Amino acid sequence: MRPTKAGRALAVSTLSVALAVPLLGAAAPAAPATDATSVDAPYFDDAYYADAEGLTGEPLKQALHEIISTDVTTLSYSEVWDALKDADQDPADPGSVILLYTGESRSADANGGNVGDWNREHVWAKSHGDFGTSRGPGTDVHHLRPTDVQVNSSRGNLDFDEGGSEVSGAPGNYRDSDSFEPADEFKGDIARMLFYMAVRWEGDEGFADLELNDATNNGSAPYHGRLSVLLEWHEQDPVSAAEQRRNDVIFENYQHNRNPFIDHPEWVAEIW
Ligand SMILES: [Ca+2]
Ligand SMILES: [Ca+2]
Repeated sequence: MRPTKAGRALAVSTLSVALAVPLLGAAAPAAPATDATSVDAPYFDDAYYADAEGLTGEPLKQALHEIISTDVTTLSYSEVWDALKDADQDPADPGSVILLYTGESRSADANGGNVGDWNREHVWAKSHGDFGTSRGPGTDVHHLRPTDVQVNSSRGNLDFDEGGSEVSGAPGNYRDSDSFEPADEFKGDIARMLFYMAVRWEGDEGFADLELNDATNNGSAPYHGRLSVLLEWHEQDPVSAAEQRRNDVIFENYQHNRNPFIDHPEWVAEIW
């Protein structure tokens, strides 16, 4: 059963109030002892996932697909810049963003295509399903991250796996001819972004059905690997406060959908 429109509206309005709390908190130091302002308390209501309750396997995947594909706002590729400046803002320096793979904090204004800039990394390589950068998977902020231009180029469209030589300018990241291994602190983030993409994009809305497999060299097929390694990375590198925060920001301010595998990490094993 789908929640009623009123139910959804109530959930969203509750979220709006919750998100307002940190702003009010600055002017109200005598806030209650509950950690309502903590970034590691995700601001979502279980009503959002009501239709997935009690499901497992393919029915769970289908229910989550419906939930995260309903009432979604798609962004233009140029709108993605501002969304990333918000979702990946450095909590210690609001004028900067945290870069994927290196963890470096870099000026939010240094976005572009030149050496020293950051750009929009498609964690699900956009050639895998050939979805480009029109509104859709190519502009879905749940798998887009600010990344150093040269490191982005090193990753290219490689599948993810372990091994290789360390990437220049990105300590702890490795690559070889058919795969890229991100630094440990990003391994789980990448796995969860790819899990989201496989569920969000099911062959509708004019795009390919994106799915995970255990291969490398997927090329332009709508697959991404390697699933067995991503499942290990999901366990090794659990959900962080930064992932929860960006999930909230994307939900509240931009796309109005969530990454279920950040909210419910246990669902990964229920599906794969
Ligand atoms: Ca992580
Ligand atoms: Ca899919």
